[in-house]
Amino acid sequence: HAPAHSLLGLPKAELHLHIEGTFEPELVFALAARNGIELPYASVEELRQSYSFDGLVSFLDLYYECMAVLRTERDFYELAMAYYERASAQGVRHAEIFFDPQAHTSRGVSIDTVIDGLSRAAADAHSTLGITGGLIMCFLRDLPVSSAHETLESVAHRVGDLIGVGLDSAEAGFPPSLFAEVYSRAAELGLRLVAHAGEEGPSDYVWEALRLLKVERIDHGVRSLEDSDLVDYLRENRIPLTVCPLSNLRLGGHVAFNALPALIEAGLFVTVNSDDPAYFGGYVGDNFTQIERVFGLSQSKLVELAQNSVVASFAPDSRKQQLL
Ligand code: ES4
Ligand code: ZN
Repeated sequence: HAPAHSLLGLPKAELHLHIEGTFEPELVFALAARNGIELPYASVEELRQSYSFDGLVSFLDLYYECMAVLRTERDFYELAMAYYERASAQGVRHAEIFFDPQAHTSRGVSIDTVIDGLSRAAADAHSTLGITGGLIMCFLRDLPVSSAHETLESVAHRVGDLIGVGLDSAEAGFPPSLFAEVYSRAAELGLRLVAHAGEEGPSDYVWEALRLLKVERIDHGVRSLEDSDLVDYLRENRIPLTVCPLSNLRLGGHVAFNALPALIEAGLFVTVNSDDPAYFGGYVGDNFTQIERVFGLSQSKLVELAQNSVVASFAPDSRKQQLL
């Protein structure tokens, strides 16, 4: 049984990471102070103590509250650099990071401020840490579809700064089908396509994401296990699932957490990711450490999961070869 620290050394790609979900309480307080914003928490400790959730929506309330202190290009840059440094220490060599522009533009922060700060961090992470990757712009599915269309058109002139688009936020009641036209336009702009589906929403949403949005990967997808035809389809078509074990544990409890070994057992193309590491108790290496400890996965299975993340990434083949 190899020691846990060797898991951190495995080269990994992070494919499911919300940059706003890497906002550690210390940095929330520091940026609030710099921007002259008063937080409804007395201290870093008090904020951290509120990190106990009874589902996705209760988490999202806090997630949106904290990110509201992000205002300037420098704020987004510092948020992302802090992530890249932690991720690098846990073996992340390639990171395709999600961001939620509508959660910032709705507060009066321009989308260029957000993309400028995040892109500058990605460029610096490449030159100083050797991390490759880029940005996946997510639409908030619980906002009107018209807002997603407007958001996409507002970046049409700089799609070169993005890898692709995703779909996130509160899932139940907001099916992928609503966003079929938005996704077809994103594809026309040359963007890669992913979507959260089957996290809290039903397995039908996974089918919709595949058939109507034409996504290349499913983010989460743990509820796919409820439909054996879907499980067969995912296996036969080698559709990657970006599973986030600690997120599932914190938001869905042990039933959701136990999906991971079941998905692996079913022969699916599983990757392990951290989702919102500041909120869910760990970065991607911590997710590997926990699943090794709790599920007793073999070293060869853990190596395979890390390699899956590289294969399922949107990195060029030459980069994948370097990391495998
Ligand atoms: C998210 Cl865990 C999760 N699910 C859906 N949307 C999200 N945004 C940030 N974290
Ligand atoms: Zn997510």
